[in-house]
This record gives sequence, C-alpha cells and structure tokens, in this order.
Amino acid sequence: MNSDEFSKLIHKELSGLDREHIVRFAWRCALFALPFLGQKGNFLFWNKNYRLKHIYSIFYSLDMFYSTNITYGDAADDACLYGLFAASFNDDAAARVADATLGAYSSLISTTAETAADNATYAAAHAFDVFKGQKIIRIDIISLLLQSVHKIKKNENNKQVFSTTIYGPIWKNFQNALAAEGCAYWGRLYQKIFDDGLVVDLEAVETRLNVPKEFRDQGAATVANYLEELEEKGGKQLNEARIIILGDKGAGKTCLARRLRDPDAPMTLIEESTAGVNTSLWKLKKGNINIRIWDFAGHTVTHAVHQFFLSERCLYIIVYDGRTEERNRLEYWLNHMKNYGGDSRAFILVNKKDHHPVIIPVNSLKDRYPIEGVYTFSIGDDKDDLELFRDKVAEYIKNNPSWNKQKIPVNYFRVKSDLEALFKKGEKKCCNEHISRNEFDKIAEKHDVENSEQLLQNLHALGVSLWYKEMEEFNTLILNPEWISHGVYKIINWVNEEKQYTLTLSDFLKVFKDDKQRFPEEKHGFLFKLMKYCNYSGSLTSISGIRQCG
Ligand SMILES: Nc1nc2c(ncn2[C@@H]2O[C@H](COP(=O)(O)OP(=O)(O)O)[C@@H](O)[C@H]2O)c(=O)[nH]1
Ligand SMILES: [Mg+2]
Repeated sequence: MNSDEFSKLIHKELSGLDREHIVRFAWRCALFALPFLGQKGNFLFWNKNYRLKHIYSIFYSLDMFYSTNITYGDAADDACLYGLFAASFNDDAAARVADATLGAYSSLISTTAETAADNATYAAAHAFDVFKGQKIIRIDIISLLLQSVHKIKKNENNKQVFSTTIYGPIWKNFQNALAAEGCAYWGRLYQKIFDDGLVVDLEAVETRLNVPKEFRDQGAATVANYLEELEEKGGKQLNEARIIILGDKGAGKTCLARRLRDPDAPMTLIEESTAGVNTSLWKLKKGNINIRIWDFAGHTVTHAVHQFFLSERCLYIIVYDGRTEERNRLEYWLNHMKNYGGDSRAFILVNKKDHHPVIIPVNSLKDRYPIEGVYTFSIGDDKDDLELFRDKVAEYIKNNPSWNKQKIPVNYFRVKSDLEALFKKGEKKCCNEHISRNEFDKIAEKHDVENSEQLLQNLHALGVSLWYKEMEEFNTLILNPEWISHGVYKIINWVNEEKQYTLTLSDFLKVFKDDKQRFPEEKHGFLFKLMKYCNYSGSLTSISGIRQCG
C-alpha cells in the first residue's frame, strides 16, 4: 500500500468520529513518528542556535493536546512549529516528524470534525512515510495505526499496548540524541508514556505546560532542568506577578502606583518626580498574590533603560493624561510595550483630571494592540471607579495561568527568599542593593542548587535579581533595579546639565561625587558598560536635549 492509498483508508476510518476522538488519534500519529527525530543519534541537522528550541516545540505541542486550557491559534506556538518545519528540511526523517506533529497540531486547533479528520489524515500519512522511509526495522505501521483508530473508536480502554523495542536501534538513538543535548529528562518521559500504553498523567502535563514562559523560551534543556528540580526538590507556588506602568510625565503613574496599593494614599505633589523607576509591592489578599509594581519615569531619558527591565509576562498599565492633545503618545507607549513585552497585555487608563471630554479610538486600538480594557476616570477624585479598576486588575492577574498556576522548585524559592531578605527596602543599614557572584554562589550552595549559572538566569527571568551575562566581569548581581535606573538617571542628568557630548569613565567621579556611598568608584565600570550596552554613549548628542523625568 502506498501513502495515498493509506491516507484514503485512514480518512474513511475517521469519518463519522467526533472531533475529540480524531484529535486523540492525531496525537498518537505524531507520537509514533517522534523517535525517528533522533534516528541518527543526534539532532545536528538543526543549527545549534535553534536546536533546543525546535526540540522543545515538538514536546510542547505534544503536551498541548492534554491541556485543559488550550489557547487556540496561539500565534507564538504556531510560529514555533513552522520554524521547526522549515528547519527540518535538512533531514528527511525530521521533516516528516515535524509534518506529523504539525498535522496533529492542526487537527487539535480545528473547530470541526471534518477539518480535524483532514489534518489527522495528514499526520497519519507522514507517520506512515517515516516508518516506510527507513530500512533498519520492519514494523507493520499500517496495522499499528489502524489498531489505534479502532481502539479510540471503541473508547473502551484507551491504552494501546505497545513496546518501544519495535523501534529497534532507533529508540536507543533517539534517547542518546536527547541525552547529548541535556534532554535525558524528555527521553525518560517519553519512555514512560510509551510504556504506559500512550496514556499521559494529566497533572504532570499541566505542570509542564505551566513552566514560566521565560524558561520555555530557552528551549528543551532549560525546561528539563527546571522540571527535574521541581520533581526532586518539590514545588512551591510562585504567586508573583508584575505590573509595569508606562506613560508620559505628569500623566498620573505614580499616583496610580500608590493608589493601587492603597486607595486612600496621598496624591503626589507637582514637584515630586520619579527618577528612573520605583518598585513597590501590592499584596493581593484574594489569591494570595504578590504584585510588584514598576513605576517608570515618563521621559526619553529612561527609554533606553527600559530594555533592561521591560519584560514579557507582565501586565502593562498605560496611563494617559486625558487633557493632552497628543493622541499619538498613546500609540507610542503601546508600541513600546509591544517591542519588549512579548505577549503581555495592557490596561489603558485615561486619567481624567478635569471634565473635558476625551475621545480615544478604542476599537481601532484594540484591533492593533493587545488591550485588555480601557478605563476613563480621575485617579484623584473618582473613588468608585478606582475601586472597580483595582478589582479588574486584581481579577485579571488572579485568573491568568501565567501567575496563578506557576510552581517553582522549592530550592529556587528559598534562594529567592534569601535574596529578598538581603535587600530589605527601606532598611538602610541592612539593605544590599547588589551582591557579588561569590555571595550568590554561597546562597545557592546552601540550598542545594547544582547549577548556579542557570539559577541566575532563572531569577533574572522572574525579575527577582538581575544578572547580565555580558557584564560578568563586574561580578555584580543586582538586587535592587532602582540602583541601576537611579544611577543611569544621574548620569544622564549630569550630561544634560554640563552640556557634555562625550562621556568617559572618569566623569563618573564627578557625576557621583555626592553619592559615593551608593555609587562607589568600583561600581562605575559596571554602569559605564551598561550604558554603552544600551547605546547611550553612541547617542549622547541625541539625548542632550532631553527633559526632566516625570
Ligand atoms: N486633580 C488631579 N490631579 C492629578 C490626578 N492624577 C494625578 N494628578 C496630579 O498630577 C501630577 C502628576 O502626577 P504623577 O502621578 O506624579 O505623574 P507621573 O509623572 O505620571 O508619575 C501630580 O501633581 C498629581 O497630584 C487627578 O486625577 N486629578
Ligand atoms: Mg512618576
């Protein structure tokens, strides 16, 4: 039987089945094909830079089949799969595995049984081809797949008794290929899924899918490492979210930051202004979530610094002064968020300081940007609206799986608590704004963390402490992001006031002459390189016209 004849046969078998059953079959097709990805014992057909991401995109999409919370048409994951598809052209077997996975995935996101069946057939045909395409083993793939449909049709016992030994040396090669990429974890996982008759543990799937996006973005090995720590050391609910407030100077950001935490907090005075960024903690009783609020200064000064702090998986609140005529500023901030914020979403607050009517093109903005809601009221005067807004924000965070379902390994959690204790804001005497790598390693060791480099990256991703690989030589782990933003702010202000067009390291002695304790000479190099890194020094002329921060 050739591939076309086989497709016709399968398609006929699938007709009349409901969508759910078809999808389950499609998943099995992708799974049958999976081991062939590593049939040569390596994944060298993929460029090293993307290899772990591609491997992960297969595992991630296979897990999505059993999620209780599938986001249909998740653009990012689609892109990931297509990337995988394209990349695998260098290897015939890999291309077919990718095709089978892609077919199965398309079946999953199909809304009708008919399209699900078309896509599942496509997956089956590629599974068929990959078996036929190799010469090492002889398996009757036709009866294997037909048996699978019949099992699913009967719905009696979901298990499909099946042994990985039928893959012969291919299974071993697949395992070796994974191990060579630091992914032995995934090898063990799929061994178990096959041994269990292609039945998965639903709770474990949810855990895998809820690994924070920052880790998932780094690919299969990072996720494997993370999941292993979770299994070995146990998990703890992270319950931590971030809000980033953006907007022009004077829009009302700092007032909002205060009143989110406490609706009766005093408004800011005209002369108060935020230097760089201020962070504060809003403890949400409902759901027991800690929300870190990052209140950024509004002006150009800080924009280049944003790249160090803005991140994905945050809730953005853009405060817009309803009285200004500059509508394009709203889009400016929305674009800023789009550039740095991944798939984060925004609340827009039009702060109506007086009673002028404000019209913004809500629908057209919603078409182009990920906007969760638009609210118009006065932070200062409209108590009820403020209450409602706080509820909406709290509700959004509470119900968002990226915050309410995330477990982190218990030892990560302990390191995080230790770092937070070292930096206790407001307690000047014991407040460490940064520590050395050595001090960090000691803490990591105390909590039994094996790979401290990995943990540094993880904590950075979670926004707990900032570690820049490019700045390794300075041996500085930042516990207080305000330390960076205030430092940069001071430098820029100095440049501005002195009308300097070039900046050298020795200038920093002058910049920080009144603040030697906080910014001692040995830390100047760090800030200097940081500014170079975000292209400040290269654009001094263009930043010399900036105004004060808001
Ligand atoms: N009357 C009135 N003043 C406000 C309101 N919101 C903010 N302000 C004032 O506007 C100024 C700038 O607010 P602030 O929160 O510091 O703006 P930021 O620069 O965006 O952080 C302060 O003097 C606030 O008291 C409001 O709703 N009504
Ligand atoms: Mg402010």
